[in-house]
Amino acid sequence: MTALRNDLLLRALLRRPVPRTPVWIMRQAGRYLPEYRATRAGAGDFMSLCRNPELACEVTMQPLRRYALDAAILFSDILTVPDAMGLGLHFVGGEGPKFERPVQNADAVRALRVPDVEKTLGYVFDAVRTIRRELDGAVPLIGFAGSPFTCGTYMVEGGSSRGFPTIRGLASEAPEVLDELMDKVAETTIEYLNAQIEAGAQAVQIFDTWGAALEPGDFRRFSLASMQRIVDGLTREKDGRRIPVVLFTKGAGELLSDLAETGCDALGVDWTTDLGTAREYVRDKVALQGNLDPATLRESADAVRAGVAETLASYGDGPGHVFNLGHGITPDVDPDRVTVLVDAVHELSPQYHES
Ligand code: 1CP
Repeated sequence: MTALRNDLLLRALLRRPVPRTPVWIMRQAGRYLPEYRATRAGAGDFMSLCRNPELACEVTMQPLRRYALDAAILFSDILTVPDAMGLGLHFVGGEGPKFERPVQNADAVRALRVPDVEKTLGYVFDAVRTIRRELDGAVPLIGFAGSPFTCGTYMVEGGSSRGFPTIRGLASEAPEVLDELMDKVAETTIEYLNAQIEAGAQAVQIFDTWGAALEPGDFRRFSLASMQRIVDGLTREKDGRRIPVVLFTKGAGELLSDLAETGCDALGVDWTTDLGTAREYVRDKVALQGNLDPATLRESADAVRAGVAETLASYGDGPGHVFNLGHGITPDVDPDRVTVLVDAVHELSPQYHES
């Protein structure tokens, strides 16, 4: 395998010294890019894009051709795991994901099986191998999965939801049923991420978009505990290199201090917590990734530069920062604003690192 020419991301995630802060963007491949919309239109729909390794590779590479990013992220979705568990995923135009067979009671949870990931998700591992070949050592490839609780909200509610009434009902009325669901999704996710690592993912991120919707006690029992199981079950070294693990709980706030105890290498932070405050919560135990408000990218180029400067200053001096947005980039963003962001990180971050 070709040597990695830019390993800034991997070094920063392990809090090792870097000459500047590395940068990538959550949802960097996606609807704000006209070339993505064209490829998706050619593929027919979103899942056809995910299931075709050549096309998944193409859209993974698109943002890297435009911007000086320090990482690629596998093009796929967190909902491929529940799909592989037999729930029947489809995307309804404009309405988001829908499951044909949601899991809404104890019998349905009991009937769930941990699938053979090679058989059901082989297309993802093929995409990882195809992307690694295409990257040819330019930057590292990040693999990912959803947290069991975040996947669980879609599995139980049957799609996107406001307020998550069914899964929160399970949490209070039948917590042991929800424990069992979390266990099965965690088990599947361990196999899934380890197979991504085996295929060539050089870091992995767990997206816990909805965990912080739970009260703190329930967050710890359902979301944190199941992510802990995953962290414990992952392959942490491959070909002599550590595989960094990033946990991103949106809206974690002071729960960051609990997340830092899981043995992960880094935590994603959204824009509602200053990086300086987040750093106090985690006391330099883990690296931090974030956290410019994605809405800033809808403002002027000057506002984007100012936002980058503020984010870098908020983290302050020293290693252990990966620049990112506090959540995914939105479809309405002008792609030129991303150039401004990436250039500003390159220009303004060296002062925070010893050369
Ligand atoms: O083209 C389209 O219309 C589909 C839009 C789209 C895209 C580009 C979806 C549907 N998923 C994706 C890709 C995707 N999703 C990636 C690819 C890599 C990259 O970052 O470039 C990743 C990491 C995800 C992760 C994901 N999917 C999350 C967690 C992160 C987050 O943004 O909070 C979640 C919650 C999903 C579910 C999902 N996938 C797609 C939709 C519309 C939704 C529902 C979102 C919701 O309920 O609000």
